[in-house]
Amino acid sequence: MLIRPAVPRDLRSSDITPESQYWTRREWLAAAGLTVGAIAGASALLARPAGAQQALGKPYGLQPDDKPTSWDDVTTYNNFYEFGTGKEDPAEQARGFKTRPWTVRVEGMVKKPGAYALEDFLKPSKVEDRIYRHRCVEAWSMVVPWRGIMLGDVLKRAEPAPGAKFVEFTTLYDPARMPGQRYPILRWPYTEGLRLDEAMHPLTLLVTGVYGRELPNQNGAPLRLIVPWKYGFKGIKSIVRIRLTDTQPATAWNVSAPDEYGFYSNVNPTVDHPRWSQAKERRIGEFLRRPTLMFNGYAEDVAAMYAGMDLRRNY
Ligand SMILES: Nc1nc2c(c(=O)[nH]1)N[C@H]1C(S)=C(S)[C@@H](COP(=O)(O)O)O[C@H]1N2
Ligand SMILES: [Mo]
Repeated sequence: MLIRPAVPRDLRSSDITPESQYWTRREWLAAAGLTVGAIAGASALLARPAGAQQALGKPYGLQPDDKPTSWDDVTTYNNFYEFGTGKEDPAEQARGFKTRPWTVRVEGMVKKPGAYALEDFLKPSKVEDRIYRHRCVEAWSMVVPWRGIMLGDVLKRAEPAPGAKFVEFTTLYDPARMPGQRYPILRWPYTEGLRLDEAMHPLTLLVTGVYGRELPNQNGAPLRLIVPWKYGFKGIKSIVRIRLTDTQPATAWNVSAPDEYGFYSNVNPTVDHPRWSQAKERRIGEFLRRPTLMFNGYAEDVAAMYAGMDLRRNY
C-alpha cells in the first residue's frame, strides 16, 4: 500500500530527496536547534520552520500552517494515568521508570508468536522519522516529530492467521513501578485495540522516539502506538503485549465510560463528546482555536477503510 502524504507544496521536496542526501542525525538536530546535550524550546524551531521541519522527518498530513509543537510542550503536557492524572504529572512521576530490560510479546492468532527483548523486536524494521498531527479527545492538539517503525511490518513478520481480525495492545502492569495503577482510575492494565486493517495501515506506527531522541518515559517509553487519525488515547504507552484475535478487544477507556469512548475513536468533528464539542481544538502553544479536521486531516489516506460505516454509531 502506498501513502500519499497530504503535505503543503513547499514541503514536498523532502519526499523526493534521495535517501543518500538525507541529513545525518547530528546535522538535523543542529538545524532544529536541538543538541544532544541540551534541548532548546520552541523558539529555535520556529525561527527556521521549513528547514527544521524537513530535518525533523517527513511530514504526513500536515496543513500549511502546522508547525512542530515545542519539545517542552510535547514532553510536559500529556496523559499517562499510570503516572498521575494531571497533565504535568507524567513528566515528574515517570522520571525513574526503568524501561530496560523490556520484553514485548506477539501472540494470539499468528503463525509465529514470540517474546522478544525490545532490541530484537525492533531490529528487523526500518526506523523512520515522521511528523504527525496529534489530537487528544480533550480537544487539544499538537504536531509531533515521532520516530518509529511500522506496526504493519511487525505484524507481517508474525504472519497473522486466516481468522485474525483485530489487534489488542496491553501496557505493562506493575503497580510498584506505575503508582497510578494502585488506584482504580481505569481498568488496569491499560488496553487498546485496532481492527487488523487499521493496524496494517502504513500510517500506524510503533514509536520509540520523539525529536530524533529516545522516547522520554512520560511519552510512553520504550514503545507506544501512534494512530494519527484517531484520538490520542488510542496511542497506548509502554506496550508489553500485542495480541491478534477474531473478536473486538475491550479497551480501557471504553470499559470505564462506554458512552464517552468507543472502539473506533476516529477524530470526527461532527460527533460531540457527550460533555463537550469536538468541532474545534486548542493547538498547544497557540492562542486561537482551530477547526478540527475529519480523521484529523488524514481522510485521504484512511477514509476508504470506513466506507459504508455509520461513523456516528461507530464513534
Ligand atoms: N498506558 C497509557 N497509554 C496512554 C494513556 C494512558 O493514560 N495510559 N493516555 C492516552 C492519552 S488520553 C493521550 S492524549 C496520549 C497522550 O500522550 P502523548 O502526548 O505523549 O501522545 O497517550 C495515550 N496513551
Ligand atoms: Mo487523550
